[in-house]
Formats: sequence, C-alpha cells, structure tokens
Amino acid sequence: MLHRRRFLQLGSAGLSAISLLSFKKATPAGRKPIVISTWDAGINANKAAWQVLRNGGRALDAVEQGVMVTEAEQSCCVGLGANPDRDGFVTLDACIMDEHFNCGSVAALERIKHPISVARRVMEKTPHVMLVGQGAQQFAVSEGFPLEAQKLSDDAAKEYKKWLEKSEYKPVINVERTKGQSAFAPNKLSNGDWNHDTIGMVAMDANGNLSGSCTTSGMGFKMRGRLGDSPIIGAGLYVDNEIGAATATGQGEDVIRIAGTHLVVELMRQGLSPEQACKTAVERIIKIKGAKAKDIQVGFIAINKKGEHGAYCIQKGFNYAVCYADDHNELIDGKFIL
Ligand code: SD4
Repeated sequence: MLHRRRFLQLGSAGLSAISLLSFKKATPAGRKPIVISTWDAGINANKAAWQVLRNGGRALDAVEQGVMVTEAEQSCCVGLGANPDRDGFVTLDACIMDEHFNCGSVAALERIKHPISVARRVMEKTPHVMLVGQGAQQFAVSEGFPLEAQKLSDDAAKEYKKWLEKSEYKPVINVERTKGQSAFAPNKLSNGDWNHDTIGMVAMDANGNLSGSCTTSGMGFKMRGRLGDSPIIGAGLYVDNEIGAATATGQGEDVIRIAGTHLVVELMRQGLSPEQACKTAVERIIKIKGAKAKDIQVGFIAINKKGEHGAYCIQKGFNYAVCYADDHNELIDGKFIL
C-alpha cells in the first residue's frame, strides 16, 4: 500500500506508470474499472465511458455517456440517422440498468436524439420500467428533451428509396462486417459500411459496481410497431450486481425467445466464465433455430464481478470493444460457432 504522501508526490505520470504495472501483472480477471461494448462503434463509445470511469465515476453514468456518443453519430446507424421502418419512420429503442436492479426503457420512440437518457429518466423519475411510442415521446418532451425534425438522414433516405423499389420484408439481420456476402446483408449502406443498428455497453466502475445500456434503431425496414430485444430488460440487457452484466446484438426476436442476457447472467451465476456463458446462450439459439440459424446473427458480450469479459456469436463477423486503461481500448473479434 502506498504511503499517502508518496502517492501524492507521484503525480499523474507516476500513477499511470503504477497502474500500467498493475494492469500488466493482472490476469484478465483483474480489470477494474472496465467497459465493453458491441461492434466497432464501441471504440468511440468506450472512450466517453472511460472518461467517467477513470475519474472514479459511476458505471451508470459511464454507460449512459458512452452510448450517447453513438446515438449522436449520424454516420452510425444507431439514433436518428438510422434506417427507418417500412413506413419511413425512425423509431428508437433503449434501456439502461444500474447496480440496484433499477431499470428504465423506452421503445418505438420517435424524434428524440438520446433515447438512452430518456430511458434513464423513466428509471429515475417514474414508477415504471417501460414507456413506449407517443407516451414515451410525451414524457421525453415533458422532461425537456427537444423534439427533433422528422427527417431521414441522407444515407437513410437513399437506403429507404432503394428498399422501396422491392419493399421486400426480410427479417434477416446484420451479419455485419462480412463485406461481400450480400445474402446476409440487408443493411449495407451506400457508403459501403455495414449497418450496426445497435450498441450495447456494460461496465464496472472502480467501486466494483456494474451497469449497462443498450440503444438501437432496431431492424432496418422493420414492420411499424416492431420491437426487438434491445429495450427489453433480460433480453437485450441485464445486470445483477452480485454476478455480472450482459448485453446483446443481432436478431432481437431470437434473443427475446431465450431471455438472452438474463440467461447469460444466470449461467455466470452457476460458475461459467463470461465467454462460456455467452457461448452457451448462443448454442441454445442455434439449437432452437436448427438449419435456420445460418441465416441470422446474434452476439452476446458480458463481464462478471471479477472484471473478466467475454463474447460469443452465431457466425463470424461480430466484434466488441474492450477498454480498461487510458491506452487500452481494443476491438476483439467475437468467437463464433457456425
Ligand atoms: C433488434 N437487436 O432490434 C436489435 C438489432 C441489432 O445490430 O442488434 N442490430 O433486434
């Protein structure tokens, strides 16, 4: 244990040298604080979350501020820049959960830039967990969130126009980052990027408390009114501060079917590592789907109370961002089964 005076004398350079040393010595089990999030957009989101965590902030603030970055990135397909539903409306879903089983969620929310923050207000200011549609929007406005213009982003407008040519409703979701495999790519953007409709983030702060967030535009060109897993506690996101936290991405219907993230956390409770727990949940989906599993993607990411992280997905192409130091924010390919 460092003497307080010596500790102060070290200044920030010395401190980061010490923390680097301890990070080097630590096994993957020793990371605290830590934040992980889905897809490559997670790198930028983690940076914002890390600013909160590195200063001793609460995991709840970290996971809100982290995914707000993605919601605001018009180039990314989370938030108001995303593809619309089949009737041309961008409808957003989000949920958040803290270390005390407090949770809040909004679904089918239109014209609000930061659904995650509205979800947090639902959690903190109402006796409810979920608000949907017009009621969610009314609540957001009453809380001072500005009502944005009802306008598609340029990318989304182009994609929608193209989609309208056939209006083919294919509830097949992103096997993202598999450029060239168009059979699996209903959401390819005209700029060549794949559509990551969702960001899920889970974090543990310096006090060892866990929180998570998940925010999405859902499936591009979905039926009006369709909800996926992302706003559903226990499906798209679950946190149990005694055990761990998990979030999901991919075909929401199949995550809901197995109460995916709740399952992952319960498997960790039984002693599985985050990676093993994610793998077992993915295997369950594959078992249920049979031959149809090859047409979908689902990925889970998780951390446990020791600060270990892990992920698994159905098929190649999923990745997640892991950050546990100023100079450690890396993209890791999720292991896959098919
Ligand atoms: C949904 N799980 O609405 C979301 C979609 C997603 O990357 O994760 N897209 O089903």
